[in-house]
Amino acid sequence: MEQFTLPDDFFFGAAMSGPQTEGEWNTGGKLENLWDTWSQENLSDFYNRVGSYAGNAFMAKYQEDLRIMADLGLTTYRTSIQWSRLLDEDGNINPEGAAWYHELFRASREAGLECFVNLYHFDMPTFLFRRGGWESREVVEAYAAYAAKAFAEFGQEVKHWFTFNEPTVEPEQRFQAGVWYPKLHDFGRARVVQYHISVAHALATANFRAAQADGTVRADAKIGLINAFTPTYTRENPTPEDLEAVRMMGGINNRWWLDLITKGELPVDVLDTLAENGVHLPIRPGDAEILKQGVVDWLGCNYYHPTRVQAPASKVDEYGLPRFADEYVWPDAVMNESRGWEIYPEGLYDFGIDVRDNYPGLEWFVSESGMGVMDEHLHRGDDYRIEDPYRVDFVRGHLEALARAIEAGSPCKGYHYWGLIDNWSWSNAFKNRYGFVEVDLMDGYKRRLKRSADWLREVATTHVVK
Ligand code: BGP
Repeated sequence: MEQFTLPDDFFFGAAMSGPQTEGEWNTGGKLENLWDTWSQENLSDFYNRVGSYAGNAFMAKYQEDLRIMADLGLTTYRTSIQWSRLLDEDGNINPEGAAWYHELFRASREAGLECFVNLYHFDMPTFLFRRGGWESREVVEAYAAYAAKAFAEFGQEVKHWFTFNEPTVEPEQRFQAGVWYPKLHDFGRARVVQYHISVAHALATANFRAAQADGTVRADAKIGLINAFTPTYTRENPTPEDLEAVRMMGGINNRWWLDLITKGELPVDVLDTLAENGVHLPIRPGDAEILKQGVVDWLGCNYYHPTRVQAPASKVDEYGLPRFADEYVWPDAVMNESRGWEIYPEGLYDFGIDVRDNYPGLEWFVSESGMGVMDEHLHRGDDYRIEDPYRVDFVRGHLEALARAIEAGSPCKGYHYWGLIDNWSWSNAFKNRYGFVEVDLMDGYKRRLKRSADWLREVATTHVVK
């Protein structure tokens, strides 16, 4: 592969989240979130029975981790504040939780790293879930109040705020696909959750604007949304029904969020089709004005794999609920067998062109991209470091697609690798390792660079990709 370069002002960084790294799940006044509750109720749902408790020991090792990031030439990283750590059950600041995040932001500055701060990464506090979670408007209001508290507490320290990570995935995994606690299969309830998260996003964004206007939040701060965008493809020579499946799946996963953050609206064609199929959203009078406030400054795109769909064999699923698409298995797909996800860097180029053409002026960055691989400890070299050339190939391929999108005029500003330092992957726990840096569970969560880290350092410091 020929070498190529990325722009001088393009940033390289790392992506992570509070619940997957911090550990200390029940100390310092932290409340239970759904991961903690699920871990206690059914630990055998987690790979090797490793629950939410330890993360990757980030709270104990954050200084070392920040040093590693800086040493690899990164200039930015993203994590999330855990709602269940920052606030108590009355919605007041938990001083110990606030102190931890103040210290983290201070240490980040000292290490020369800009910390991007996300407010929600699938980590609903359990007591609020018991009050209805995202199905309840009261919880939507509680989230907006939490965001306001965070802006007030850290408004002078943080420049890059995000309301949500992957608001498409939470309804999908918890309410539709039955994968995450409470493991439901209900397409309609998933859409209610999706709608309420949209309202919550808009209310938080409005709170951010107000806090910035009165000087609580610094004038140079920006707010954004991070979603998992999956370019949606179908078979060659599609039927009109295949294209209809693309319209609805692309509409629910991608256009919904892109329209919300650029126009302050939800796509009418998607809402109409949902209603025609008996899926009614809990829209209240005045919601259209609220959603208008959901326009943000820029966007984070998490990209792991494309979505390939075709017309559904049946318009009703096995639970009697509407079904708009079946999966299309593309015969040429290259798979990451450990995770069962297709590797398709071209999807990033296609997403960049979609933004350029359909959402002109919207700046974006790759907020997650990464490859998780099983049994990496079997790939140790003579010096005990893990040999992972596949990770270099994966990232190089995605950066190459991105460089072409930028060249073609898409305003992509940077790339955050997901899981720079191996972390806890929800119910997969530590099964698939994403890191350029190993976390050795047999040796006190010790950090050790994998071979690929040498390549990353060169790319991040030179912007030349070989
Ligand atoms: C994204 C999430 C991350 C992360 C990543 C990898 O959807 O935002 O939290 O976990 O996917 O997925 P997994 O950990 O399931 O392998």
